[in-house]
Amino acid sequence: MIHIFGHKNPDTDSIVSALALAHLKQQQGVTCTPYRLGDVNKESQFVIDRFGFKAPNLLKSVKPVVQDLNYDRPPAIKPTDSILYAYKLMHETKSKILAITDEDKRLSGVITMKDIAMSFIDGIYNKVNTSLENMNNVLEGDIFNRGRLDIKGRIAIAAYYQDTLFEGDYFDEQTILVVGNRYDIIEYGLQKDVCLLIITGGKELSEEIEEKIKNSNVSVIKTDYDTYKTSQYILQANMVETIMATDQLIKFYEDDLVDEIKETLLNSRHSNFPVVDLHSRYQGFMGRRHMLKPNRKKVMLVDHNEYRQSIEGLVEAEIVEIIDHHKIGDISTKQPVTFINSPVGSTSTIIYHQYLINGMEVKKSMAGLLLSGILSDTLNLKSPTTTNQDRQAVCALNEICDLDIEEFFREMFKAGTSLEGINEEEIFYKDFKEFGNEGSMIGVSQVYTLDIEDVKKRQDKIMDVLKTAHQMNQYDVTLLLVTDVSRSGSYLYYESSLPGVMPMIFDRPINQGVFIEELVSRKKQVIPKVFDAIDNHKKA
Ligand SMILES: [Mn+2]
Repeated sequence: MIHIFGHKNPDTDSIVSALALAHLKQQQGVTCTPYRLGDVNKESQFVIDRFGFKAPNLLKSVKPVVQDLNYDRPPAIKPTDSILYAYKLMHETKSKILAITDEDKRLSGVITMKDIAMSFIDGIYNKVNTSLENMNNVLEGDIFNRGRLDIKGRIAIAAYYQDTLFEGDYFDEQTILVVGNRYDIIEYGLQKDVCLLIITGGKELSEEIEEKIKNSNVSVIKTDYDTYKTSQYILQANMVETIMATDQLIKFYEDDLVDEIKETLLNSRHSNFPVVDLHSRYQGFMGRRHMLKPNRKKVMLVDHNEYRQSIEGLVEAEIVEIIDHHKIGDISTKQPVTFINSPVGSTSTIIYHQYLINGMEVKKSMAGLLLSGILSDTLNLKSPTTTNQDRQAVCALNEICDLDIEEFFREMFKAGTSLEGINEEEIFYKDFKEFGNEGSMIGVSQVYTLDIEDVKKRQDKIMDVLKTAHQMNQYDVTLLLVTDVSRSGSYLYYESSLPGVMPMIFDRPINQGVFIEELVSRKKQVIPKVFDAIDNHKKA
């Protein structure tokens, strides 16, 4: 299973790219699922709804979890199964421990080879608690008469002389009576309504005694085993629930992080631990040895290639493919991977080309989705990042989905930029990204709006959020671009720890909220300039 996702704070290009690439790969027979690393923004939601898709699921981490371990999966047994059955199954499956589960497959307890051994050494020797079937199976016998089906009681072996037995009045309905072909004792057992009669030695019985047995309510098993062997085996018929461990079971859930359970595993004197799913259903057993080589989660990154923009635990995952249109970041891989990076306006453009290269048909809804990704990232092909490839892709895709592009973009943009019901913190972090370069760190937020007056009214509160972000993360420079698409420029808010850097970036004095014409692309018009200015500042 491959996890496909775009960057944190996903924008429409990231969501679209993950959905579209997953669809393409699935068509090629790759098992994969698209994910998102954060909330679906209003614009993406509009696009998803418009073209009839479902938002990908949220993914929080790709660190190895218990599910990624190749743990053992011996079959489970029922609480009512016999100890002998458990023993044989352990032998067959070369397992030293078995899980006991209820009818919903939930874990009830565990039983180990040691528990079995101890039950015969430490256990109560003459108590039986099992079913007629279990007892019959263990003794490889025949059920000659079916009376009680729950076999509970004490074992009595009729070794005494009959008068001694009668006088002692030993038998009652809780007696498991083991006897050979001694008719007097058998008859006495029937009279006393014992729980179970086990007739050993495999001898023929007289018609008369058989008749008496058939007319009674006493369960009777005939076995070829002699009395000695029968008494050896009888306790192995007990149900496993009579000896299973249920208290203070240490169990792990499939989604427990391997990092987090390490301690418990290393400090416990047990060597095998049951694994259950979220509904407490038994899955298998894991031990220390399974931790050595977890399966790395396989991932494909779209629309980003930097660790800090990506998911938690990415270093512990296996990157198998990257498709992006941003500058090459800090991600490194252990094996060669497919890395498609192209300086075009959107990742959606590159993925559209992947459909073409692979000879895959782009259906109408998918065309709409990809088109939205391109229009969103290139601001309707007006951003300076726009290339001919983006324009051509939009033309070709619109051949398929036949939209009024101007009208559609306006609708999408309006849905996406509405700041109604969003607080200042949400505005600032709506599309916030961190960038690093040679030890410098900057944070840049970009907000698009058609309602600049609303932003200006909330300017002070937004600045508070910006300052907090700046201080908490110790960025060199923190910026907020409020991009007014109708005027094709951005209002700039900032905090800088490097005096003199801001004017250096834009070649002019910079006041909070200054409008800079033609400034619409964070990636192309801001990030490189900021790093250049920081470089110059450091050299100076
Ligand atoms: Mn993008």
